[in-house]
Amino acid sequence: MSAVRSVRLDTWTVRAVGGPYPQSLAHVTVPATVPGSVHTDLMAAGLLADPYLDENEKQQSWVGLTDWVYDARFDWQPGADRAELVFEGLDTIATVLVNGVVVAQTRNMHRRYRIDVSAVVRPGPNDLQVRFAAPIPAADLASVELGYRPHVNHHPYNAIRKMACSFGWDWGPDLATSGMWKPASLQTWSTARIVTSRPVAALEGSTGVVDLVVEVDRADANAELEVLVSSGMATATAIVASGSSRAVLRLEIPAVARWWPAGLGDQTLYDIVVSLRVAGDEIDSRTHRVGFRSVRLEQDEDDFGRSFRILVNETPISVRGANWIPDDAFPHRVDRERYRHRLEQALFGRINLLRVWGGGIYESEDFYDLCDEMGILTWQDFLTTCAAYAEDELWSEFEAEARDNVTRLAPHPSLIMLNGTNESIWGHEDWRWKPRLDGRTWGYRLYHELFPQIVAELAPHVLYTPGSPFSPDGSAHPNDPAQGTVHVWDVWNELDYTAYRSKTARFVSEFGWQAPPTMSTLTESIHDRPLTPESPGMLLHQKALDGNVKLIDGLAPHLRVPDEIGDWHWATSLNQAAAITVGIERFRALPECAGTVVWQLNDCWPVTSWAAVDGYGRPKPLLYAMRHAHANRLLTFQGAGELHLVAVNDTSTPWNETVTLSRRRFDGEELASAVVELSVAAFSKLWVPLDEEVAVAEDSAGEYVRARSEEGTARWFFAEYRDSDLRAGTLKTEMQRVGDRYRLTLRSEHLVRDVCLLVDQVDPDAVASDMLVTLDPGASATIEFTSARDISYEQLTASSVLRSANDLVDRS
Ligand code: BMA
Repeated sequence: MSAVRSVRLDTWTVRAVGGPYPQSLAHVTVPATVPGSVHTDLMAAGLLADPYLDENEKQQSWVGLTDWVYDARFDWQPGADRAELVFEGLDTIATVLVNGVVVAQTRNMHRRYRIDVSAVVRPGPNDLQVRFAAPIPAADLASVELGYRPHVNHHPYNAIRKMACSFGWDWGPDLATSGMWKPASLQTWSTARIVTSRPVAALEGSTGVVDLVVEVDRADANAELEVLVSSGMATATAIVASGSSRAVLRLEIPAVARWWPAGLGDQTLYDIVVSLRVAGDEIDSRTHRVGFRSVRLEQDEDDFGRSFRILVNETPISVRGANWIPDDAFPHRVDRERYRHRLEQALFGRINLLRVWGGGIYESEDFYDLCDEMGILTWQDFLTTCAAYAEDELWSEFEAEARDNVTRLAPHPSLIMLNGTNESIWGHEDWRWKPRLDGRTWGYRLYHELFPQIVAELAPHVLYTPGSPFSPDGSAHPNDPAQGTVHVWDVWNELDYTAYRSKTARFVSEFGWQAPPTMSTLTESIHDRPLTPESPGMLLHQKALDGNVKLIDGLAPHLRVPDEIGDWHWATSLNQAAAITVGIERFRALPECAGTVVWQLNDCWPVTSWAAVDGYGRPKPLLYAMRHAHANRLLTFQGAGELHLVAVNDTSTPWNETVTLSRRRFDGEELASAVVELSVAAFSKLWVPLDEEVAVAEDSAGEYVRARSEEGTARWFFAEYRDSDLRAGTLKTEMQRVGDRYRLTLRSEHLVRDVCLLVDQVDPDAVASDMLVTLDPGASATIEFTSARDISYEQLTASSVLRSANDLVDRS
């Protein structure tokens, strides 16, 4: 009797064996990493240029048209009852051979495979080979075998179970790769092993109850097995009688501390150890880290339609979220530290929920562990997006991947929502699919039958919604603003961002506005001479339909369209921040709206996109705009026509305060003032109408309304930036440096809007403490950062580095 022994298989080679690969690769064998991909292996060998640079992506389509073979060797000695190969991620259409014998054929990147090779291994060295069929032709072939079904973008990503965005997306490169993107290992064991161990943590009063289902595989059908579960504070045991393969246990931990989202309490986590034993000896084990929290979705009929409100521990959560995409087009490169950094950036943006979008991956343990620790709520889409799916033919794959991933992710207390599909229900309704499908299946039963059944069985403590967007009343339009979730995309695609001000919603799970990456990311990845918004590299790194035209059409109403690249970059970056500020503040102010999830937090490569953090991990001004607009207690001016001050209190205590309101000139003169005694209950919003004296301008180009409180300042401008009397050159600055800490003090006698220190232009690693700082006349502010570099005052205050809206507006 021996414990499960696991040996990582991480020494591999890869070679091209079929397809249009270059002559220079014929008979070339390259060292390969597992986890890895052919792209990254070829790059490491100096045989492929970095696809993220310039127009390289365009030259590399052959990689996805090529068949690849990975080879490895492993040692095996008799002794254990079973030998199994475990592949945690095979991307995608793969044939596995041991000593020349086919042992498995796989076709799903999103599930784990365990292959019994006991009958084919031999003592000593064994040959292991994994052959990957070229993904693009495989998807093309599958799409005609399954029958045409609508999808967005160019390749039929919906025909095979491979990450949809690896075929290209409206922010992602078309770099369909192959490889083992998660670890591979050889496991040997005797008697029995744990197949799955599934804890469901719940609260009964103050007692933490963990219901655990443990399933075992047996090499010995008769052995009597014991399962022991322990949390340190409580233990439970169960016998798995001979012939049986399942144990059900309950652990009761008295007086547990709850797990809370960040800002509402601590993130207490409990370790649970599961041990499988035979005659007292441990032969296998698992550990879980669970948290005790309740979650409930309230969808009640009310004056506005039907609510969509998430309650955690019976506390209503005002969701201030962002959508999450794979952080790299080659996801295996995202290690725990990178996840941590990105999630810290999310917290900096005061984000309390991340939605893992359905065109990427079921996120990693690292991602979910860190969200548990940091108190970031998570919502995971099942991996279907913007397409019709051949549900019958792919049913078994969907079922296997859903079971696998729900089992893996459900123990994480941060996971509160599983969602059937991204936009496919909407697409079926609105994107002219019905005539194209001509009666073919499109995925309905996945979203309404398969996925909800699996969630009910394996993760009853996690919410389920069939789609995003989705309306619970079947007869309603899926993107009905009176119920369920909505995606607000017409604002970016067709309208102006001021259109957010007339939108309503119960919960906005997507809305976004584009801007280029930071300047340092842009110039590190694109070397066009001249670099212009339409130079070749820039065009390739803009994937959205008519993206550049929409950027300009969305800019022109607010700021003149600059020709110089630095001004263009700053103006479009500012415009993105301004647009999303208007959107977030509008939706947060709406009494009936319980959540905003901005599209999108991150990028997977350097690209012009809707992201707040660019593809090299640098924050755009948008991240700072989100931080401001996501304040726990927010003052904002709202209302077309009649101006209101709105106070949003997303804290558990009442907000009572005297707020000073004034109408002022840009040179500081106060024209009218008023005082508001604010009293806003916990977790609620208050609309205060304003007197005309304060709310109506005499000279709209040179006046604004200001509301000041202990919690922050809100400002309302009567005119667009471009029509305002904003003056350039009034900023007085002073730089202080102590060691590697820099501090820039700003002062102005005249109003300066949206000061940004674009510090990445003097040190690509430096991060400013704040951006989009507006200085009232006579006021001062400081911006800090650290840098190992020697930066002069002149460099820091150069007109391309220290920017404000004023310098795009003032033409004098
Ligand atoms: C929605 C998303 C993504 C897309 C984004 C921007 O459709 O779900 O598919 O990238 O809008 O267009």
